Amino acid sequence: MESTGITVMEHLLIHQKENPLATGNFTRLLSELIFSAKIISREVKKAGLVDILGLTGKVNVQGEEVRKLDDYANRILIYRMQHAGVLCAMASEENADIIEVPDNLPKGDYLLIFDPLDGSSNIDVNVNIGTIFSIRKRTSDRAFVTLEDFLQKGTTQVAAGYFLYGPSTMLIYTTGNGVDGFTLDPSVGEFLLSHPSIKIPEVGKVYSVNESYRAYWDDKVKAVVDYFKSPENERGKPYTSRYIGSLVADFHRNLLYGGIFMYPADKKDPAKPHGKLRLLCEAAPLAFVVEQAGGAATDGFQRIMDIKPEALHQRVPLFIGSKRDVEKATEIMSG
Ligand code: AHM
Ligand code: MG
Repeated sequence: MESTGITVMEHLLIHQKENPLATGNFTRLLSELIFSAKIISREVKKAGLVDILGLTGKVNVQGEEVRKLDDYANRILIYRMQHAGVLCAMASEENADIIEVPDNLPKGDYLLIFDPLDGSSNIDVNVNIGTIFSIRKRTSDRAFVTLEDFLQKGTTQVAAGYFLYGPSTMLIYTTGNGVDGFTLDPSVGEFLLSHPSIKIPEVGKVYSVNESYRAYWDDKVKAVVDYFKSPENERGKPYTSRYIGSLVADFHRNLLYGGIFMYPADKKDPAKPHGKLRLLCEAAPLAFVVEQAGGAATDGFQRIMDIKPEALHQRVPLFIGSKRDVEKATEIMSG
C-alpha cells in the first residue's frame, strides 16, 4: 500500500483547489472533529484500565442503556463542536432533540449529525467501535434552526465518514470526491494518509447479518440471506459469514475486502418494524461513503441516499456494501 506520510490536514489543503469545501469553515469543522476523535480514542484505549466500564444507569432516547464511554464521547463532541464556531446545531444518537449552539457562541451554517460511539455493547470486550458523522448545511435562513433543517435526504451531505477505534485508530471520509482513509500515528498524534482512493470490490466474499433473528424475518429477507449462502449463487460458492455486531467495524471490513452488510426489518419488536439502524446518523453517512467507493446502499427497495427522513431518529432497514451484492439483495427484496 502506498505510504505517503501526508497528514489529513495536508491532504485537505492539497485538494483544496478541487474541493471548494476545503476552505476556512469546513477545514475548521473537520479539524475540531478530528481533535475530538483523538480524545475519544485516547479514552477508548484506556477503557480496560480505569473505572469507566459498566453502565451509567441511564437509558437513551431509543430506550437503550447508555454506557459510560458513549456518554463521554457524546459530551466531548457536543462541547468541542459547539465551540468550533462553524456549526449552528447538532444531532446525536444519544439526544432526543436537536442540540443548538448557544447564542453566546459564534455560529456557522453547518449541521453535524453523529453517533458518538457506535457498537458500544462491544466496549467491555475490547472489540472495535467507532464514531460516525454526517455534515450538512442548514436549509433555512431563519434566525434559529429547526428540526426541518435536519430532515434532509442523504444526497445533501457535504461530507461523511467515521472514526474506527481498533488496533489502530482510523478516519475514513468523503466530501463527494472519492473516499480516503487515514491512520492515527499515536507517536506524533497525526492521522496519516494510509488508504488513498478506497474502492470497494464490485462483488464481495462476505455477508454480514445477525442470523439469530431469522425467525423474525419475512420470506424475502430469508431469500436474500439464502442467496449469499448458496453454492448456486452468481459467485458459484457460498459467501463467508462475518458479523461483529459493531456497524463501523463490520462496514469497514466489507469496504476494504468487499461484501454486504445487512440489517433488515424484523418482527421481533412490533414497535420497531424498520430495522434497528438510524437513517440520519448511521445509514446515510455510510451510504455516502460506500457510494463514493463504488458500492451501494438501499433499504431493500430504494437508495438510502434518496430517503427523505420524517423524524430525527428514524430507523431504516440497511443493505450496504459491494455494488453487485447490494443490487442482488435489492432485486430479491423488491421482486
Ligand atoms: P448502537 O449504536 O447502540 O451501538 O447500536 C447499533 C449497533 C451496530 O453497531 C450494530 O451493527 C448493531 O447495533 C448490532 O445489533 P444486533 O446486536 O441486533 O445484531
Ligand atoms: Mg450506532
